[in-house]
Amino acid sequence: MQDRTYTADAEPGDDATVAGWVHEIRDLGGIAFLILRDATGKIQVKFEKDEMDDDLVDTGLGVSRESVVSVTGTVEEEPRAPTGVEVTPESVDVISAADPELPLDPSGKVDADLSTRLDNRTLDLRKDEVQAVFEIRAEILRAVREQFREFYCTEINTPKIVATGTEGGTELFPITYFGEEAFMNQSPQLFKQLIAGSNVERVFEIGPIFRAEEHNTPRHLNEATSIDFEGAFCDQNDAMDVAEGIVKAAYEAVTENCSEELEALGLEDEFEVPEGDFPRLSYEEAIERINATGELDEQLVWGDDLPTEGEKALGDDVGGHYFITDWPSEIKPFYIKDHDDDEQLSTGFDLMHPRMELVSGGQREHRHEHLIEGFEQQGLDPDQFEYYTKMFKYGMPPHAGFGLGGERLIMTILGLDNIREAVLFPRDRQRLSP
Ligand code: ATP
Ligand code: AMO
Repeated sequence: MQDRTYTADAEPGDDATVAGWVHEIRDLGGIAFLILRDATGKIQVKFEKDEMDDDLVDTGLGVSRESVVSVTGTVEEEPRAPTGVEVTPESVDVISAADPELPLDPSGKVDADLSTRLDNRTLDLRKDEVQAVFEIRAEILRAVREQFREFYCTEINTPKIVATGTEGGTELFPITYFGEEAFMNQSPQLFKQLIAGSNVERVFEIGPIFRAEEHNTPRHLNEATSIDFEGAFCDQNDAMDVAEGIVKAAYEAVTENCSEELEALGLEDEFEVPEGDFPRLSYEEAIERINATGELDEQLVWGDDLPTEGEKALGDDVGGHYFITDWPSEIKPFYIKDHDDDEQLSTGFDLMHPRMELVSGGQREHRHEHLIEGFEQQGLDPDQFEYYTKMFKYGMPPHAGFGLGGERLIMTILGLDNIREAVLFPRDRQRLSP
C-alpha cells in the first residue's frame, strides 16, 4: 500500500495521505468539511469551494457516507476543527464508493436493533461504542492470559472434535467424522484433567465450547468462549483463589488500559473494580438466604438446583460477586469429588455475579475406582471413556479447576444487556450466519 498516515499521527506541517471511511459531510455553503475516520480516530478535511479546483470539490463532497477514500494534502493547525488539525486537500481518491442506502447508520444517529446490527457487523463495528466492546474483550483476554502465566500455568489447546460429551445438562452437536459419529466438544474438561495429571501440572485454555442449548436467553450462546483452568495438587479452595484472581485481573486491566473505550461506552464514571475477597457461601447458606428474601413462591429445600429467580434474589442480597460452595453431590457431574467425610456433599463450587453464574469448578475425583462408580451413577458407560479413565491408573494427583464463561465475564464487566453483544458473530438458535 502507498504510504499512509493514521489520522491520530497527522501533525501540523505534514504533507500526508490519510485514508479511511467518510464519516460525515458538513456543507456550510462556501465552506464544507469531509470528516474522515480510520482505526485511530477522525480528521477534518476542508473544502473552500471558491478557492479550490471544482473537480476536487465535487469529488470530495459528492462521495457517499461510508465510502473509502484517501486524501492527500497539507495538515494544518485549526483550533475550530474537532481534533485541532485539518487537512487542506490536493487530491481525493474514492477507493470504494458505498451504496447510499446503508442497512444501518454507523454514526449511531438512527438506532438499529440487535439483529440488524449482527447481520451487518462490519458497519456496526464502525461505531465507537461497539468497537470499544471488542477492544475491551481483547484486553480482558490478554490480561487473563498474563494472570494465568503469573499463576504458573501453561496455555494448552485441546480438540474440539470429540468422541464423547461430558456436561450432562446440555445437548451435544453431532457431526460425522469419516463415517463415524463424533461431536463438537462441550468443554475441555477431560483433556485439561489429562494434562494436569502429567507433570505439566497447571494448565489453562481459552477456546470455543459448543452447546446445543435449545433455549434462547440473553446469557446463553451455542458457541461460547470458555476460559478453563486445571491444577494438580490443588483443591477447590485453591481453584476458587485462581478464579477470583482471574476475574479481578480482568477488571483491573480494563480500568488501567481502556479509559478511552470506557468513555465511548459512557462508563467512565461508574466503572469499579470489585473490592475485597469474594464471599464464599455454602449451598446450604445460599438456600437459607434465598428463602429468607421471600422472593420465591416456593421455599427451596436441600437438593434443589437454584432457580434463576433464586440466584437473582441472592445476587441482590449479597450485592457483588460471591461463591457458592459445597453443592449436593447429586447435582454435580461425575468428575467432581465428594467431601471425604460426607459423600452427599461435593467440592463443587460456582462463582456468581449478581446477574448470573460466571464459573463452575471443583476438586476432581482422582481415584480410579471412585471415578468408575461416578460414571455408572450418572448413567454413563465408563468403557466409552476409557481413553480418560485409564490415565487415572498411572499416577493421578489430586487436582481441581474451573470453567469461566468468557462472554459472560465481558458482559458482566461492561453491563451489556445481551451476551450476543460480546461476540462478533454469535451462534444461537436463529443464527448460523454470518
Ligand atoms: P465562507 O467561508 O466562504 O465565508 P461560510 O460563511 O459558509 O462561507 P464561514 O463563515 O467561514 O463559512 O464558516 C462557517 C462556519 O464554519 C462558522 O461557524 C465557522 O466557525 C466554521 N468554520 C470555518 N472554518 C472552519 C474550520 N476550518 N474548522 C471548523 N469550523 C470552521
Ligand atoms: P459449566 O457447564 O458450568 O462447567 O460451564 C462453565 C461456565 O461456562 C459458561 N457457559 C456458557 N456461556 C454462554 N453460553 C453457554 N451456553 C454456556 N455454557 C456455559 C458459564 C459457566 O459458568 N467442565 C465444567 C467446568 C469445570 O468444572 O472446570 C463446565 O463446563 O459462565
